[in-house]
Amino acid sequence: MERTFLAIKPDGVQRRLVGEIIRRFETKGFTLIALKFQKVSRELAEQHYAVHRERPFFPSLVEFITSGPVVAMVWEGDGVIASARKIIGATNPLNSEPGTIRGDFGINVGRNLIHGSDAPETAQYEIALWFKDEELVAWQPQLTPWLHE
Ligand code: YYY
Ligand code: MG
Repeated sequence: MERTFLAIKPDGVQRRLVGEIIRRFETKGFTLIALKFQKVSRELAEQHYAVHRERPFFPSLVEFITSGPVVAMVWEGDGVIASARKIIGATNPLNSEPGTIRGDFGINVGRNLIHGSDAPETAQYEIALWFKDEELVAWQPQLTPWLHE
């Protein structure tokens, strides 16, 4: 079963959008596998965004993501990586469709509320970076027969 890494960024936490954001993945039918509330060290931030190291926005991105606590999560389900990206919306909230998280709640690319893995390889890397194996909780959702034929 596919898994993805999602993190509600410091702006989502500060703006009291944690419940609203989690609700969207929960009601869609995806399964929560791991969740923690934590401050992000500079080292973790730099590893998480390593692919962007040479980009001009990298310093401000690291500054922002380390500026307050985040909600780090792993979600599971068929097609969850691509579906979560759709639920999240385009990187720049001004281009995100209404109905997406960024489209509904954001106006600035540097305050776009939530991170989501963009491919199976990045999901695997990010889950391993943020969570220990024993923090991933495998369980049998009783709702499965009502979500899958
Ligand atoms: O995966 P996603 O978060 O949608 O965008 P990325 O292209 O991976 O960039 C990561 C992060 O960097 C983005 O969420 C905001 C920030 N950023 C920025 O501040 N300015 C840009 N021009 C592009 C990205
Ligand atoms: Mg990305």
